[in-house]
Amino acid sequence: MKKIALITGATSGIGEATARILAQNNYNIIITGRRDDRLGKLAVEIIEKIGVDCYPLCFDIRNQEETEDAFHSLPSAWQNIDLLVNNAGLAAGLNSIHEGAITDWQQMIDTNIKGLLYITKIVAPIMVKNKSGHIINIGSIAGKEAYANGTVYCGTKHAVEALTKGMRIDLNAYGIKVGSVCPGAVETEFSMVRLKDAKANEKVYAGFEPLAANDIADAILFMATRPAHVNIADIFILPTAQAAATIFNKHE
Ligand code: NDP
Ligand code: 8X3
Repeated sequence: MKKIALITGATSGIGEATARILAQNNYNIIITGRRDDRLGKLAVEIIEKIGVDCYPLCFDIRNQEETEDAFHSLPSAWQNIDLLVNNAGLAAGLNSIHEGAITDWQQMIDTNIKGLLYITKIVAPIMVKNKSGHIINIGSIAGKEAYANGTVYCGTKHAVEALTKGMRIDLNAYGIKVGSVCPGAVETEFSMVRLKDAKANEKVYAGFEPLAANDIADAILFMATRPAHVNIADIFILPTAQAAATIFNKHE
């Protein structure tokens, strides 16, 4: 029987690449996000080109009720999740603490922390009942250090780091694996979402080779396919040109 993976935020970037690579490795896939058209296209690709089953769920993970309703709309066989990839997230704005917009902070906290908790609160009890399962949270270098103008985003990713450690302890008695992947700069829609400006977005990745979404999907696949007695607690993965959150070896 195929395993079932639920990937939040699969309409672009890391989540989309992860959905593809897990499908190629024989998982049936549940993909989520707010952009229904993209979910539909990816589901068709996974079913028709890759040849496994795929169930798209369109909802805003900031909304607890929407998240619960979406999950419970799944046929019961699909609710037995083997692998939960908590990926949906974003940075909004790049501002010093005294200049940041409260609405940006709310969006980041509601998505990166509360949204991750809402879906985990639904899936973890199923894993506990099954006495098996694997949760992989997407953290960040921003969860390992703080950098100028990224305070609230860094705060949310530090929270993901703590939640990962706590979840691993709470779920230990049930044989459930919990780990995180913490990337540095990955070229996805992340900086466009954060900066809302094409030129500024281009500048972020200029002069060095950033990670690609597939590099992170690869790490997730590695974690997901270790033997039953092996749990990779954390993969901290950087572009070769990046040494710390704001230290890059850029060429002209
Ligand atoms: P993208 O912007 O490409 O993807 C973000 C995904 O999150 C989209 O599928 C988006 O779907 C989903 N999402 C955002 N808000 C919501 C919401 N309210 N409800 C449901 N889904 C939501 O960025 P990445 O792929 O780079 O980001 C994925 C994760 O990786 C994030 O947690 C990010 O913090 C983390 N990360 C990214 C790094 C990078 O440099 N790119 C580095 C380190 C960590 P939709 O808009 O359709 O709702
Ligand atoms: C995304 C990477 O350095 O922009 O989490 O915070 S960074």
